[in-house]
Amino acid sequence: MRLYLFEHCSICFRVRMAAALKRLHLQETVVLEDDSDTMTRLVGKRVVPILVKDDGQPMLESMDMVGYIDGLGDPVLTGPQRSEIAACADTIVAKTVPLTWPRYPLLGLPEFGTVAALDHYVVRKRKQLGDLVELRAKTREHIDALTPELEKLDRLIESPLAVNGRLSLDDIRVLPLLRSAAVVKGLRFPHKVREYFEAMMERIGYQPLPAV
Ligand SMILES: N[C@@H](CCC(=O)N[C@@H](CS)C(=O)NCC(=O)O)C(=O)O
Repeated sequence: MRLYLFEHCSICFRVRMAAALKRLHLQETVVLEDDSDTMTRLVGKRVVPILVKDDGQPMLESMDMVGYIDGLGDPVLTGPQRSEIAACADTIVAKTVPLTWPRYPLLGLPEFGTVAALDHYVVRKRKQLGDLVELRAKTREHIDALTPELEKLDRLIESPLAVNGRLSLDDIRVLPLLRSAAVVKGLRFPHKVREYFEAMMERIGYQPLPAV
């Protein structure tokens, strides 16, 4: 199986996390940000993650990929899900974007490995969110908007090794968002969120991304 991804992409990290929890090796290809051709050749549009199964068939939806991987052998994501976690994750994504998108191009990630790829990202994101330098200059304001949501999550976490006490799809919803949020240097995770982030990243054998 081969996963096509961007290193900074939290949706791609869902699939990597599921594979790591299963101790299953995924071959990985990091696509250059401006390499729309590779994505289009595989699935007819510009999108990652793409999981190409051993039979050559590509899969498109991250949660389908997670389900497929978890279904190989004994499943591990068998715990209960809570709608409050999914709702909290949705709010965290929305409040994280103005902090993380302007930082990803500063991290030296492989998808930005050429000047053209880096500029392709900056131009696209500027159209969607505005000037990335101006956004970074408003870091404090955006951290203040995100912090209450992380505190809400803190109150919902039941164990450092599973957000609902037993591993479930909610962990797949939450951990990748925290990995993204952790690129923001001035952001402090509340106590239980930090414990959960550190324990889960260690469990799946991933180092956090650099923080700037
Ligand atoms: N529903 C899809 C969403 C995938 C998605 O939004 N991927 C983003 C990741 S950055 C993407 O490819 N955006 C288009 C782009 O970067 O041009 C899934 O869960 O797999």
